[in-house]
Amino acid sequence: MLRGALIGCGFFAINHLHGWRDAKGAEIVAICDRSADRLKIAGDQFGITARYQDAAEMLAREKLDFVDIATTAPMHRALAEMAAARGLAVICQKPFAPTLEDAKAIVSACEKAGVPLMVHENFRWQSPMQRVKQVVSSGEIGDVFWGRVSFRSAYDVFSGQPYLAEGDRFIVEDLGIHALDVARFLLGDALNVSARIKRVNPKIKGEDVATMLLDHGGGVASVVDCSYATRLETEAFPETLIELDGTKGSLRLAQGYRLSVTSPSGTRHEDVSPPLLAWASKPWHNIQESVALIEQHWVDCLKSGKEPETSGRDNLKTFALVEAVYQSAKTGQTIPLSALLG
Ligand code: NAD
Ligand code: 89V
Repeated sequence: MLRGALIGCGFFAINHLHGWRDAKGAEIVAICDRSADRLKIAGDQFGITARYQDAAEMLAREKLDFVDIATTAPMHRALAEMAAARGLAVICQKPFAPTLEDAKAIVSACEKAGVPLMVHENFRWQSPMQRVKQVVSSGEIGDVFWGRVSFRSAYDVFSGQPYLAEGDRFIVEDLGIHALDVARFLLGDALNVSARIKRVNPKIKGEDVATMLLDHGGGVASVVDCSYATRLETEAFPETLIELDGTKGSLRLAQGYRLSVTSPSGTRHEDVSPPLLAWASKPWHNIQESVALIEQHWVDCLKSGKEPETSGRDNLKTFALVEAVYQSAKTGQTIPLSALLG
């Protein structure tokens, strides 16, 4: 059984702990949070007695195989480097780091230490996304030449995550990052991006609307758009909607987890609703299931020696897209990813 420690027991970490309890082959044996209150809530709920307010002390005392970092981004680099220096495998929540420079430094620290590193980029693990990928890979709609990944909502995300209202950057860094990763997952890496961003909600500091155009090479393009300023007839949070056009047909993942696939043999419909896990609650169940799935993927990769799909090195390509989006929105220019990834 792999032994893990969780650092950061806040809003989202409760989902991590549920996922770890379901995971086969790993368990969380120690938890850490600066806040005694958060530590008590998580420890009592999950029956974990090894509790620390200082991560260095926890890593020095506990016998561990990996750490799961679920703090907000400003602490990711220091904590990941601390774990790598002890030879521990590292999972780091998204966004990977506050800057691309920090994200690259985490990748380099883990590579130098020879420890696996995965970014907890979970949206591609949502079962509707996995089903879309299966359909694309089957060839049913032919070669995909155009796509749209869309997340539009007016959900009050700030009630659970108040820090999201306070940063200079908001939707691209926090939510768009997931949609950009899904675009890479379905259409391949992006070569260039151009974008426009806007703040509609006057009560927050960063942008809450973004429209991004990705060039995936060979004439393949996608539009990735996200908004927390969109009031719809039926609130869609937290569904990511997908449109893909291929040389033989098309695919639409519409609100309500309704998938339609059009191919030369006609149009068929599938209900791709994610399961409601015993510990999950709507509307978050889609995201909660993906937490359990990515954690199991991590365990399977650690055991088999395989690189996780969203390894640190892979996630640099998603993270660089975020940086490129902000650069493009600021300058009005198209930004080549090669300029950021080197
Ligand atoms: P949060 O502020 O509720 O929780 C973070 C916790 O980390 C706090 O309890 C804080 O006390 C603790 N912490 C901070 N620095 C620490 C340190 N050095 N040592 C020990 N504890 C420390 O934040 P959250 O909403 O849970 O978000 C955490 C991360 O998860 C963010 O990066 C966020 O973007 C990400 N997140 C991801 C998803 C997803 O679907 N992948 C969803 C929500 C949040
Ligand atoms: O991913 C996140 O950090 C969350 C949410 C899924 C709501 O966007 O903010």
